[in-house]
Amino acid sequence: MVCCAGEACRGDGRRVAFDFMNDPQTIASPQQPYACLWTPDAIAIDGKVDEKAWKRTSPITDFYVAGSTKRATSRTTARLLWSDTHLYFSAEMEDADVYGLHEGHDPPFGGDDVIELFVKPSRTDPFYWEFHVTPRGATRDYFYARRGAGPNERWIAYNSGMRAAVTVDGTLNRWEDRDAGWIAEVAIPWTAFERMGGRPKEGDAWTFMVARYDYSVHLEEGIELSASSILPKENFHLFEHYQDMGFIK
Ligand SMILES: [Ca+2]
Ligand SMILES: [Ca+2]
Repeated sequence: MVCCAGEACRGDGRRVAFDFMNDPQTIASPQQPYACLWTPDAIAIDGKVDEKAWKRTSPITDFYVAGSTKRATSRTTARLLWSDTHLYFSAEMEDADVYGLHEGHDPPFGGDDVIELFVKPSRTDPFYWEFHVTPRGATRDYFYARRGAGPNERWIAYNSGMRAAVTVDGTLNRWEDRDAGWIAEVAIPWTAFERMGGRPKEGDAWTFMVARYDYSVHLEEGIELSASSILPKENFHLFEHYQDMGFIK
C-alpha cells in the first residue's frame, strides 16, 4: 500500500494520520514519513542493537552522498524508537577504516568518524537539535534556537542528558588493516526537547535526518559525507529536506 504525506504505514497495514504541530502548510519531504514505533521495554544502551524492539522497527537504509543524488558507498542502517521516557536512535555502519580521536562529552568538533541525528519537531518553528556519537564513544549535543544565529560553539553549551554506547567491529585508529564497521546506540530523554514541549503525543509528527562523516583510507576521496535525505548542498542543516517521522503506538 502507498502512504500519503502526513500518514505512516504501520506493520499491520493501518494508516496513521499525523498531527503536524500547528503547521498545516508543511513543506512535504518527497520521502514517505518514517514510522517511529513505541516500545514499552527499556533499551539497554550497550552498543548492541539486539533488543526485540529494535528488530520490529523499519530500518533506514537509503543514504545519499551529501549534495548529490548518489548512493553512499559506506552503508548505514539507522533506526528510531520512542518510549515514555526516551527517543532511541541506533546506527549500524559499514566502515573499513574506523577512526576517532576525541573522547568524552562535547569535545571540539572535527576530524572523527561521526554519526549525527538531527531532530526538528516543527517545520515552522525554528528550533532544532543535533546529536553526535563517534566510534570512540564521544558525544555532542546542540540545541539551535535558529539556524545561522551564531556558530556551533554557541549551541553546544546545551546538554540533553543523552547516553550512548558504541561497539567497533575492527580496530579503532589502525588504518593499516580493514575494519568491518561500528554501531552506535543512543538514548535521548524527552526532557531534552522541553523547549518544544518534551515528549510528543501518539500521532504527532516531527522531522529528522541521520547524517554521517566517514573518513577512510579506503575511500577514493578519503572522506564521505552522507545523509538519509537527498540534500542539494553539502550542508546537514538544510532542514527543509529532513524527513517526517510519525510517533506510532
Ligand atoms: Ca542494546
Ligand atoms: Ca571511517
